[in-house]
Amino acid sequence: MARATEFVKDDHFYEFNQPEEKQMKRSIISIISILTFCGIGLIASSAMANDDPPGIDGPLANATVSFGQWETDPPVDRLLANPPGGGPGNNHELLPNVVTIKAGGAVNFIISGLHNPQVYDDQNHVVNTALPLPGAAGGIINDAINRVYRGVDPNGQPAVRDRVEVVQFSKPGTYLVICGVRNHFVNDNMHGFVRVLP
Ligand SMILES: [Cu+2]
Repeated sequence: MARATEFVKDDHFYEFNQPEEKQMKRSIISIISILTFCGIGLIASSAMANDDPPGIDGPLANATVSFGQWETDPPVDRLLANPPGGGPGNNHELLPNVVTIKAGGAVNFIISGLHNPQVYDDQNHVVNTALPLPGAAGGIINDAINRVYRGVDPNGQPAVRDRVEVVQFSKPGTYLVICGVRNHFVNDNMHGFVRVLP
């Protein structure tokens, strides 16, 4: 501690004894350093301001849909008795069943249960449910006409029943979204719509 104080004292003493010219040089160097530092700061802040992030912004940039829901009445205990895929304990709806976003935005499908989101770019598309792919609860609907997105197969091993699929919609229009699990769509009418504004 004592040594440090002495050093500071010595340094000050040294400075006071410098010729005027040397002190001036020191001052100029200090000013240049400060200006350089400020300049770098300005360049950095202007770069940040001009760097427009990609993608759209605002409340219509995305929407969230609960795609199938685990039930609570009667109670479900997935820890001790996880219901089999396609079995009881799961509600087959899209909540909400109509969402609105802007073109370029996305819908976050939060999937719970044995479900398969499929998106058609024609809201009036008549889905062909014949010849489904193999799988539980009637298999997976296999209609490629007007289909712009089909999610992962929930019949995989291990079954992927709890997941999120984020789907982007770049063109305006009203899209039909169905659950591709055949019995959910045919028997439970599990579908909804995504309205995409220009
Ligand atoms: Cu389903």
